[in-house]
Amino acid sequence: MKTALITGITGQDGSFLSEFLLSKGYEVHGTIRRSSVDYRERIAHLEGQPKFHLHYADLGDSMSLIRVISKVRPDEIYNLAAQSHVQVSFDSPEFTANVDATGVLRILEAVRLSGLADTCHIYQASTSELYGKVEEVPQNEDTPFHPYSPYAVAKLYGHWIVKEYREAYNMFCCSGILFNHESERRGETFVTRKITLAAARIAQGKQSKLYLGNLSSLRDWGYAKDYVECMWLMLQNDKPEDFVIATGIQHSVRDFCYYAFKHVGIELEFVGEGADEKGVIKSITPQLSVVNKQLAVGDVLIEVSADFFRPTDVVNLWGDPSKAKEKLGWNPQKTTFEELVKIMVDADMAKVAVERAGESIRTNLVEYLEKGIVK
Ligand code: NAP
Ligand code: G4F
Repeated sequence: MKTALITGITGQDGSFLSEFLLSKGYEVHGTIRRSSVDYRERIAHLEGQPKFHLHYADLGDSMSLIRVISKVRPDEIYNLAAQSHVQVSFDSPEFTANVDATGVLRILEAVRLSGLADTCHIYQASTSELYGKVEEVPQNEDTPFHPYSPYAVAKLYGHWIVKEYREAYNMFCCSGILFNHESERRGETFVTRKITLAAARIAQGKQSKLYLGNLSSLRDWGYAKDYVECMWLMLQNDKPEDFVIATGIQHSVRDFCYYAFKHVGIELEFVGEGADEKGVIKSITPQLSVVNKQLAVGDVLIEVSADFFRPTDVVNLWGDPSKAKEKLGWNPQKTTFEELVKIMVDADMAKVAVERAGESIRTNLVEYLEKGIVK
């Protein structure tokens, strides 16, 4: 039976990876951070299971990492912890560097100091953001890096220090160069989730407009649940190697909006250009018209806001997953783009419906209390 340690276990990928490893019989340990509000929604359903354990540690704190690694003595470490938001990295570049760059070094050194350098397999969460201002499309393992944000520059350090420790100390450490992967558990400020939540709220009358940045930005979006399997496959490989993990299919932010709104019953058309571009209702399904009578053809639902522009933006990410397909036997098309959008929109439609039901119960309760119907 193997023991794994996951940093960033409360995140999108950490939660899916935990489920995956538990299903394989692993003893799963994860690091969490102290905060004034315990927000562990994504792993709440796993807490209390006998093979699931949590420890306090922070990637900015070497001692906490040495303590947890030497105590758990994992066979595998998945370093998923990061300040993972590209736009936020422009506002907090030093913090991002401390966690996403030096934090990786701290993990590697903690493994050496714990005497695990010869046995522990380490996965580092690298990113397609390393390709940044891209020098070729699609991008593969040999494409030159050109990081284009403080986040990507920090992640490039993490990527290279892993390679260095692999070569200098013969450690089994490798990086997955993962392209964007999304899910119903994606943070709400990443563009896909922002869109699916807005589509659900607009359909149910809880929001009137969605403001976005660059609608023409292109991404290779996959399903996070499929991608965590590849992290595991990389650590079961005969030798430590880096892999591009992507679907091989590219879409724009505008496309994502089109499919998400279409799924709730709204067909959009985009008019205008650049900062003046707008997403307008072209048609509404009869079913949605019954549920939400406020919506009408011609309504503007999407506008561009400069607040979401980045000082430098990565606009053309498109991965070539051939190596992972051939060497790891991984299927990059397990969940299609349309299925991914559907999974996310369905989850957000349910979430908004539950919120509305809660509001309605609260309103009724207040009314009943005021009228003395309930005491
Ligand atoms: P996420 O949802 O933002 O989760 C990030 C995790 O890191 C959270 O558990 C967070 O803990 C933790 N964390 C942040 N700062 C930390 C610190 N100083 N010490 C310890 N833990 C810290 O990210 P994700 O989407 O799951 O991504 C997982 C990893 O893959 C990240 O490294 C990300 O950069 C990388 N990546 C993601 C994608 C993608 O498309 N999702 C693509 C390529 C690479 P809290 O909950 O306490 O904040
Ligand atoms: O959803 P995003 O914020 O993801 P981004 O920047 O690609 O980063 C994510 O994927 C990386 C892998 O390539 C990870 F390493 C990273 O940790 C993170 O998970 O933005 C996607 C695109 C960008 O070009 C952005 O400019 O969408 C564009 N966009 C347009 N409007 C927007 C918005 N992004 C956000 N977050 N919010 C908007 O309103």
